[in-house]
Amino acid sequence: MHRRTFLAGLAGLAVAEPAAAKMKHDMSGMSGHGNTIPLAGTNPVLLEGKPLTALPRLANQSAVPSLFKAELAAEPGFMRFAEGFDTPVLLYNGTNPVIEAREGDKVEISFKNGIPGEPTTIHWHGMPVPADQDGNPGDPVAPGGERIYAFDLPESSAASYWFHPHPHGLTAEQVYRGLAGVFIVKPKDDPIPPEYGDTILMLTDLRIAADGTMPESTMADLMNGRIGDHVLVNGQKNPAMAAALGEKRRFRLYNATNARFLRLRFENVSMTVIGTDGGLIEAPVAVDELLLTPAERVELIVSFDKPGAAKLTTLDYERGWMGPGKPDEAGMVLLTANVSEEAAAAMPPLPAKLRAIEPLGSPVVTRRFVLTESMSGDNDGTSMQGMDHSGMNMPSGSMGMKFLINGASFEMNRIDEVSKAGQVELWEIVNDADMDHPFHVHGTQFQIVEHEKDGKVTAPSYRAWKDTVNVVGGETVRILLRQDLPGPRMYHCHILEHEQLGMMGIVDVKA
Ligand SMILES: [Cu+2]
Repeated sequence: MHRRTFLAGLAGLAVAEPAAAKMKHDMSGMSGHGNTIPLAGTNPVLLEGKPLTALPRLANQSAVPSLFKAELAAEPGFMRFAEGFDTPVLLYNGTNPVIEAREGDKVEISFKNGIPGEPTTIHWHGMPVPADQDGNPGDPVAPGGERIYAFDLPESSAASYWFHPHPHGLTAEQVYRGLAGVFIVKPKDDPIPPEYGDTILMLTDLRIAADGTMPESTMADLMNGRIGDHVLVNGQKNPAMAAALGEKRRFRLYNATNARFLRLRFENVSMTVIGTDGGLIEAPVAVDELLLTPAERVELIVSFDKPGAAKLTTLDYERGWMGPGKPDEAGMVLLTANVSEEAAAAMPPLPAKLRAIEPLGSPVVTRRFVLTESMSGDNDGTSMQGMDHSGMNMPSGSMGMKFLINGASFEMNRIDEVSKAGQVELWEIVNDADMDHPFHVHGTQFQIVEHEKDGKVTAPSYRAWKDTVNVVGGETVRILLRQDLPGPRMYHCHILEHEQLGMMGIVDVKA
């Protein structure tokens, strides 16, 4: 660890706002034209309490059974988060539609990059897709370029996946500017009663300036990951929904933020976990609260057992904040359900068994990944220019800040590990740093064996498929995993700014 130098470097970050963004703020205050521009320093008031809207679906253009075929384009657009402001964003097809397919389907997505001047990719987060279809940083689609992403959805792959850009050096920015979508793979036989519905709650993080635009990231954002001012659900601030007393609902929660740790509580309801990143768990587990770290998903059954307001709120979580400006994360209301006095029609019970998850078995290889943070001493104050507007020079240039795996910063042309398809491996992820780092592996789902901190070993209380696991500062997490498809796969911290500043590696899976 290099905590001392790391924090010393932060002393210079008190004025963390990039000059360009600061100027924009000041100017918007001075110009003050009409009633749409508030005073400098006051941010737009977001529309709140509107009915929760379902995200639109991407229509299947194929008439062939078991083929899902559609087009996606990443392009600039606008979102109206606050009255009077059209915030420039990046979106898939103008709306970030949900893709819903079924186990056994073939998927064929024709993709067009409509982002001016920037390469991009689509990474299918958590999905068992071939390496050359997975939107790796090494396979960029040039601005104006097109390609087809094609893959099969195997049996037993039903889960709450998502998709987002993964271009080298631009992932963090393209995601906070809006690019992310939900990809649900439905099972052939769903054990969850259809009466519960299937409601997606996609959680994103928005920072909006006085002029309605999204400010560029600051040095503090790069350090900690970018945290916004508002956590949105399906793009809405604290939307409202109605529920009848005793009603049960199925929710899929997505942490699609760049860096926000969401410790969540749902007041006045009973909450049961039924699924994780890689689909259903074996049996329902009742919980009072849950921690959803960046890129994680959870499936819940929520039972509205008390009349009145049932609010989904955030609790405080200590994830290791560097420098000034730690946001107050507790007490945000993300969603309000208004539960009627009138009882719902009787609903079928939740089955006691959901599915079987076979243990992965004994590993034949053990790998160790040590996560560290460092700040080199060669910062002369001028290298802030490394954070240019395109973000292209950001990964290695920003004030010498580095987020490392096994002492190395990500190199596109370096293979860090060589593995073999079909081989069960034990990965030991050691967080020798001050912050929590949510660790993600592409192309597969893994099983958590145990967490170890200060000599105390804890095994998870239930078996689950995961593609992202939070590794607390000072903690070691051991996971079992198997890659079934050959090719290069990324593993990285899913605080996207950390990924961008080097905390990523490549495992080449041989056939
Ligand atoms: Cu990290």
